[in-house]
Amino acid sequence: MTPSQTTATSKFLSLVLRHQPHSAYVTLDPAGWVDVSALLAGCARAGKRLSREDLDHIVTTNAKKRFEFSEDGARIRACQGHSVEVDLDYTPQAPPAILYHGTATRFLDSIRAQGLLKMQRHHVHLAEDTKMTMDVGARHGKPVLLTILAAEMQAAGHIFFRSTNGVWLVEHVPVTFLRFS
Ligand code: HQG
Repeated sequence: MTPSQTTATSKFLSLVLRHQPHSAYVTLDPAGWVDVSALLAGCARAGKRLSREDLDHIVTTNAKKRFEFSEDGARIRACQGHSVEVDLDYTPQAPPAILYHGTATRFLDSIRAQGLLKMQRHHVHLAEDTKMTMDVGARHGKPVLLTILAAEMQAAGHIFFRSTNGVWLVEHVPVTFLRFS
């Protein structure tokens, strides 16, 4: 696969495994898993033929490690980012003192009023470092970085999860725990 084919196929897999499983004629189990053989057959039926080796390549080289195989390698799922109903069964974890969220300046008034909301996703997504957060914000407009007082939030009873690929997930960030830099 060329790099551009790999990216295009990875985007299609995100669509299938997070948002529209029917695009590849598959269904996800309650924890978001699908049999690799069913996925490959469904992708071929949808006109996006790929081999098991192609899939392995995408899973291991994906910059954000968006996908994971089950221990036996027979099933695959997206680690986070779903809009379809799934229970990823992550265990609550203590977050670091500070987490970050990249957003766009046009959302700031609304965020100051409501805090961070999960919108179409299952959770608000937070990052441990600022590396990717400006890129995430730039997808929506002029990027801006928000700081979250995560340890204080947890002490106040908010539950944090950490996805397999290192994204911190939380239901809502009330404005009192946000710092607008
Ligand atoms: C904003 C990428 C108005 C929020 C990234 C964001 C991430 C509000 C947008 C993952 C708001 C939702 C998720 C409020 C939040 N008023 N706007 N009260 N509260 N927002 O795409 O965090 O490439 O659902 O700031 O790395 O941008 O998909 O979330 O701008 O981890 O693997 O509403 O997507 O990962 O946008 O991105 P999104 P996100 P992947």
